[in-house]
Amino acid sequence: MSDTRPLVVVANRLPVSRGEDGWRASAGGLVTAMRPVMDEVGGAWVGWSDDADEVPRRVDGLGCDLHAVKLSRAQVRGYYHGFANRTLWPLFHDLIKQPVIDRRWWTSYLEANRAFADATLEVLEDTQTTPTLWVQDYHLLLLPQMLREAALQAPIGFFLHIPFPPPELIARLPWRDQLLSGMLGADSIGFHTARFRDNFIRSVQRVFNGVTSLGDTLVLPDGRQVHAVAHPISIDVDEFSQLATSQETEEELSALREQFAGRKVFLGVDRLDYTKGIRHRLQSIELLLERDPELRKEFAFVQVAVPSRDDVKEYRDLRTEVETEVGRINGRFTEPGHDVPVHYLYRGVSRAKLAAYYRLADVMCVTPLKDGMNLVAKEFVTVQAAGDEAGVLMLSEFCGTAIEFGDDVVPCNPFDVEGLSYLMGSALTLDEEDRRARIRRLAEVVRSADVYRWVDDELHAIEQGTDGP
Ligand code: ADQ
Repeated sequence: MSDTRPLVVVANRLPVSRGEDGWRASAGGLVTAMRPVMDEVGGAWVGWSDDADEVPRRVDGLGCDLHAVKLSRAQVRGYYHGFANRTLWPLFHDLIKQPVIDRRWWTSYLEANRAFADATLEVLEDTQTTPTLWVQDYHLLLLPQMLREAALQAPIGFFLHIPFPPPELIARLPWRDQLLSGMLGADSIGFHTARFRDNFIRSVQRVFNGVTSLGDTLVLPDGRQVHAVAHPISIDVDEFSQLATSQETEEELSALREQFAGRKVFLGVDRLDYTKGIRHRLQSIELLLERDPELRKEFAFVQVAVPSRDDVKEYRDLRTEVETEVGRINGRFTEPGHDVPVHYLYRGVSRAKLAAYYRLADVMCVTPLKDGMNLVAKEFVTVQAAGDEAGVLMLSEFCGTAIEFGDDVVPCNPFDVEGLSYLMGSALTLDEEDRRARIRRLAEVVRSADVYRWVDDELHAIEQGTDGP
């Protein structure tokens, strides 16, 4: 990337939250990854905030200016809860739920993208050097084109954090032309995997006449070139490796080891989202325990579920379904005088506690029905390897991470509830040294392409209009 060009990131949310002692930087992966780049080149972050009028220009630990986008409550309902989370999210995740098509939400989505464009253009007015613009995710599909129409000199990049579905699904959207044109305003469009990128290229060619493609490059009818690239996102490997053996993690871990002594621990860590396959996973556990009474006393399944989007009906329904399932399994299989088999935590947990759970797990269940990448899987193998553990990773074939991880995981089809229950049983029989070696190899895969590499590849592609270094 250019070493002088500042960077303007535009994302749905600003990377800050307000706590008891004021505003502070949030701990998300994207923020961590951007920090060194922002410290080096400077820049700004544009995002929506509920408290737009109160967001400070700067917070400690973030080397960029903050610019809050203000949206009305009705816009947030239509743009965010509606179009982004009830239309695009289910459609882009292969219709795991039926997308809701509502023209009023579309209008709010247009208005909100326009508000992000206006805020970004204001930032540019105050910037001396032409920056690189980097737009994030499905909330802002229209933004690259809106920015391009402002005739800026700045290179524009876009990255999609969720899957891009096959052309026949995109074709169902009444606003498919506008959404694809919106994305095509970028110079470089990044996806997690080559398959998502190819779905995008085929969708563009299905919807528009006269677009040619050569490798990763699309040539539009007016001759402009757009690069569609595959750059898998990752984690800060050093941060997670250090966390794995920190004193706080060790303390949490010894408490957990005591609590779960003598039991095999299966673990799930997810946002409470219907794409993550939590219900299917619980049903597999129920089958496993039904089949194997001996296992009941020496088994625990811990599901840590972070509350997510509870303003959206499908998510509230999912919570009820998951909690009913957990209650049924515990009701059926808890032995008098023994602990329950399923431990369900509906909350976010601290980094140290998360790392302690990762280290504790004998079998980690990452079984989404569809997932763009899935960082939990990468965090798990990194923390396990740093702690010299020998857990098993069961990994859905429907997440981006599966493409990088190959044969060292136990691959699974999460829709096959019965098959999954047998795989869970057999995961316990793998030889310990084999398991440890697999974890080490998987951690190497993550280390060889960490989140800093992802940022570099993305920025390089945006700057050069080429596919990475
Ligand atoms: P998500 O759907 O949120 O991300 P994921 O990539 O797994 O999924 O990231 C979840 C993050 O939340 C992880 O860093 C994890 O540590 C954290 N987390 C989960 N449960 C937690 C808990 N109970 N307490 C604390 N932290 C918890 C979207 C896409 C993914 C894509 C990412 C990044 O859906 O496919 O990998 O963006 O592009």
